[in-house]
Amino acid sequence: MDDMKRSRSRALLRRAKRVIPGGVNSPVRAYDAVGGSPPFIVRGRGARIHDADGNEFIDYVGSWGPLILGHAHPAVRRAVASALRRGTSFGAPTEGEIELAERIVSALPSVEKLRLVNSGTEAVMSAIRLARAVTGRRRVLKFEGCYHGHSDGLLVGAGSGLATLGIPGSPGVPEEMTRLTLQVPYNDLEATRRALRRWGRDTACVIVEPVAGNMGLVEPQPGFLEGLRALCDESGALLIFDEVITGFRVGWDGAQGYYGVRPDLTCLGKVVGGGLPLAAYGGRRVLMNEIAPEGEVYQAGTLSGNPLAVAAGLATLGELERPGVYEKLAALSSRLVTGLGERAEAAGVDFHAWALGGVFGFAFHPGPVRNFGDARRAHLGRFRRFFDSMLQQGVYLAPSAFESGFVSLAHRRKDLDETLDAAETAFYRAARLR
Ligand code: KE4
Repeated sequence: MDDMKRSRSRALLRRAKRVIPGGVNSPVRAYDAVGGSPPFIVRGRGARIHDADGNEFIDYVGSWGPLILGHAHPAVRRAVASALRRGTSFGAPTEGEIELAERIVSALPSVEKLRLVNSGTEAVMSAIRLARAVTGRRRVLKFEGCYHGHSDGLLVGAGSGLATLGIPGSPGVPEEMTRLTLQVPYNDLEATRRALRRWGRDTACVIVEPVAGNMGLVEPQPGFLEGLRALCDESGALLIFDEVITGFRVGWDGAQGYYGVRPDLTCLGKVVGGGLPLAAYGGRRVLMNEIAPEGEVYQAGTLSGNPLAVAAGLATLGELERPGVYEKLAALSSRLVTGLGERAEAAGVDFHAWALGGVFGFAFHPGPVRNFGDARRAHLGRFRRFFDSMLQQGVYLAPSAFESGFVSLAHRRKDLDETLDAAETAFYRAARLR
């Protein structure tokens, strides 16, 4: 990143650090995992963003997933502008919230009723509270390498291979808050079975990213999701799919539709809010009826169902309902990962890339990453070299090996061609690192 003009972003970061921790409002944006300092973005249009120094980038972060239509899409701009003329927030029910809920319910057969909230963290936190309430049980089982937002009970360190009692993964989280969180390796049905055999009677839910997007992109092994369904049916725990990344990203009916496994509760975010703060959790009516005020499980939010966010969400889903959208996204991501793989092979580096619908991931790892252990064994130094070279050449990737990449309907062949040309150089730079 040393050649690129970066002075204004560097100055902005120094100023930001005086008043915001790390100068950022979410840690991964600080570029600590890749070194250097983050470009401060001033605008986006379609597949491209521009930073404070006038650099232009082809964007594969898409605000970490929401911008499946690309930046500043006309339909979203029109919808938000129209809503804005009527006001920004009422803290009262509006028809738009019904429309969005009806659209989501129509897309996801497992969701009969849902509640709109403001973030994926809130959606997951609320779904877990509901699961504990309806089962009368306390424990939560999650998978190493899966991230479900920053609520206390889910900030557990990466456990060992066996089912481990959660150990706090962050200062400020008392071990009492994580003691009830079990953690086993992703894709490991046997470890899940052992954990439920031991703690199942007190396990309220099993929560999983049906496609894991927070350790690179990790595919569920054949039978894994079906196995979780069966184990939950056996033990009486609820199965929660955290589809904050995959919802409306891998297909209209999410990962649950793609893999044909029905969770009891689903968490959504990112795409469903079209780039504004909106998320949701939902599931069978009999469960959701337990949520206040209909039931007694309390969950609330000042800006929940905010009209501007609902307008952005509705406009986004409206575009995604058009025929051929997901085939186009899949064709883009497939061409990208195939092209990356070819160039990595030419440069002689161990590399594996995978895509599903509009999300892709890659690792400097000799084969598919199956769990967090594999992800940590990938060559992180080569990732950093590759990332830096791509950024310097105008390609904006997630600044961490433990994230995913996102294409949008605004990405064109020209963008992919430029990306793959840049990758050719970037792989050779990465290859120089043993
Ligand atoms: P938010 O609270 O950040 O809206 O959503 C939390 C969340 C829940 N579930 C999954 C599967 C998620 O991936 C996330 C958040 N994703 C991260 C990046 N992978 C957001 C980026 C960030 O933390 O800045």
